Amino acid sequence: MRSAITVSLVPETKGGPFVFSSGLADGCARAAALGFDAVEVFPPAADAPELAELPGLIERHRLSVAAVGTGAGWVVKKLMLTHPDAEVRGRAREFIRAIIDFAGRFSAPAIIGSMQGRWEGGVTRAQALVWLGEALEDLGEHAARHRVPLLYEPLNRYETNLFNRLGDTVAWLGTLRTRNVRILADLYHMNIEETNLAGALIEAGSLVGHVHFADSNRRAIGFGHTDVAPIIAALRRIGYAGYLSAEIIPLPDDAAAARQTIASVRQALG
Ligand code: LER
Ligand code: MN
Repeated sequence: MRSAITVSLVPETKGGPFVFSSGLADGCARAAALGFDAVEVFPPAADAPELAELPGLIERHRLSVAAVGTGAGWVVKKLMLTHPDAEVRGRAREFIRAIIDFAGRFSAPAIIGSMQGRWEGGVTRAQALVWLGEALEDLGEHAARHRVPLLYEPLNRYETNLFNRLGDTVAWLGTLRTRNVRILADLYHMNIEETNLAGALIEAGSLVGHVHFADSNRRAIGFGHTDVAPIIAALRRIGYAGYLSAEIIPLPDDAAAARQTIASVRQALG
């Protein structure tokens, strides 16, 4: 398993679960100085001018790109894959497709988290799942062209009413034709929704494609009350070899959260 830390380029996410938010150059330099293997980038869009710096920065700092988030499509543009308006759903899909293409240049997967949306108003759950399923079929196969999976993230009940638990997500992904969608297991959401975090990871098995390494209170691992040892044991048991990526609130400040994260990763992996 390898370490990663989040860098947000979206001003609207200040105060949210992203460690570094003072620019890509700053985030990459600080990630590398602390010994992280990779950065997980949260851009405003695939064509954001700042992203042009990413190839040079990761080469200079010998970093990898762990994943690229698509959530700005929701946060900034209010797009979602289950929106009642077909035109908005279409724009959501194209926003994500462009990020898949950008991330693919770095052999990195894109993440669908908040862009999944929710069922509400006149939209039934069944209808929302048809739309979400169509989008994942299309975007999952699109990601396969870059030889990377597409990451789909169950979120806690306050952020979506589609899928909150890994087990339900596994069952539903099994009904799709694409085999290129993997689950992003965010330990913060899991702390709210799962009965047993290690058990849920074992149940999801080889479908676990990425991990958001966050404590119970969404702070750095070690700053809350999640017992990390059984989680690491479960990830080892399922043969997980991906990232432990810190998508956490930068408290007490970004530097301390980042230091605590790399220390906790090293301790956890022994
Ligand atoms: C995205 O990875 C996530 O976990 C959501 O809670 C959006 O912040
Ligand atoms: Mn997450």
